[in-house]
Amino acid sequence: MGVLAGALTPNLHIYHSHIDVHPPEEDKPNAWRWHEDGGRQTADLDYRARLSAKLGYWLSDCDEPGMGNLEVIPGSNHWTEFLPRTPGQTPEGAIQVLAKAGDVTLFERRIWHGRSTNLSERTRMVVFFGYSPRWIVQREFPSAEQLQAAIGDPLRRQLIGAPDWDSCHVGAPSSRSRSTSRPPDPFGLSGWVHAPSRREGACALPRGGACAAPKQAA
Ligand SMILES: O=C(O)CCC(=O)C(=O)O
Repeated sequence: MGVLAGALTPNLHIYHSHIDVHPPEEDKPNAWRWHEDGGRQTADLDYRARLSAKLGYWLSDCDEPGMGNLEVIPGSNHWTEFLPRTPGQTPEGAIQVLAKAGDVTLFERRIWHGRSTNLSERTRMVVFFGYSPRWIVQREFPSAEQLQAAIGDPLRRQLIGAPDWDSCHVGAPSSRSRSTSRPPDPFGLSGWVHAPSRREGACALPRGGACAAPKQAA
């Protein structure tokens, strides 16, 4: 959480999540799965901004190439151009991330990324959570069960976007100075920031913008 809060803002929530299950499959040499996250964000802004980052919790071993690995192009978060579409060709600089069950991976949305074809005999399973500043709308909303489970845990309520969580007021006239000068952080998430902050001119993610973190660091 500290790395995420440093890379984005303590004023964050989960905007999107998905469980990906990929059984063994035929080779698909022309499959083109490369993308950046955020849908139309880059097109609408006409600018590539670091608006979200995604954690992946690996539920199965994916520790050799060709097992449905997360693929990334290190450093592509700094590109100003889109990745040219070249089906059948691996983009220059692309790597397959090797992860063991229990590992956690992190990449920010501008990193061009995708998934390798799963040519192994094992089903690949990962749970992804995408985090963004809370002024970006969530794509899914907490269920009654999730809200109930988060009672008494304000930070969890912030992260899942509980509708009664009311310390944000981003953009509200009465809190303009607070919402523009420093992010609301009533639960001290900024105290978790343990990597150099982007506000100090450095990226909290290692050079290249993606990393695999030991599970206790997530
Ligand atoms: O399945 C993967 O490893 C890649 C996931 C992905 O592309 C995404 O979550 O946007």
